[in-house]
Amino acid sequence: MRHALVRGVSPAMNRCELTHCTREPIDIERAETQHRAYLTALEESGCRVHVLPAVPELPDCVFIEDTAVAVGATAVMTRPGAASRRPEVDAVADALRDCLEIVWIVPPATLDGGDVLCVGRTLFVGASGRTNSAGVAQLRSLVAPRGYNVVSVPVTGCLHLKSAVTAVADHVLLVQERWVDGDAFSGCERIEVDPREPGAANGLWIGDKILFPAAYPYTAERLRRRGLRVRVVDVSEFAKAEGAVTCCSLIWDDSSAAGR
Ligand code: CIR
Repeated sequence: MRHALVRGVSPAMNRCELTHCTREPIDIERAETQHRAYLTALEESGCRVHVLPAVPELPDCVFIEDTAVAVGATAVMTRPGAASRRPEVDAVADALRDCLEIVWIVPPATLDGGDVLCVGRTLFVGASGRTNSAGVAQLRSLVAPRGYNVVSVPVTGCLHLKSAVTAVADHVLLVQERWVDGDAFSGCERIEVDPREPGAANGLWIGDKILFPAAYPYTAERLRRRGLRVRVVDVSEFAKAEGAVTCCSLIWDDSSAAGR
């Protein structure tokens, strides 16, 4: 069974962290409607969806991906690079505890889940404004005994590694080469985003399809031409908060957690 943990939209999302985007008003009601449609898309992609309530004091809590990294039967609880987001983590650990073994990133390390891209047994980790070298080192020592290796990848011009590159099929990556050097991902096929859509590298590959933002039809067409199935979701309000489709869920499989 595949599981997705999601968290509701904070009524304070207009006070979210912003790094590369200019602040624009977020319509909270519309964000909630988009969030419900996203949950439906997760369910229809075969996930059992678990919902944590939003916390009004935590503007970015919907972006649950940043709080943990599921690695096989283990959840690595992060220490987000933005101090305002650190109080998000404890409730996520409590929600995961029954399903996954919990381990922690601790100070002075910082790590955002949006910086971790898993391809097979390799975790590519963005050296971004949110994830520091101690975060990369701690992640490496936590996952090495579990059979995973960690490769640090420089990221410039965007928030997270997964703003610049995501997996859209087994060893197939969707890449924005302006923000990350595609040569870092040896052994993977690369599809470049359409040049008219610089922010289009974030897709969520689940099972046989990719959840993909409605804002990027040209890149969606590239994915379809490559023979991949795309399900479009409108995440316009989350994009104003510098989020996209991977960041609104934490996904893990029972099979990888079995036998722990
Ligand atoms: C932040 O800056 O932390 C949030 N406003 C957006 C986080 C998006 N997270 C992600 O893409 N993994």
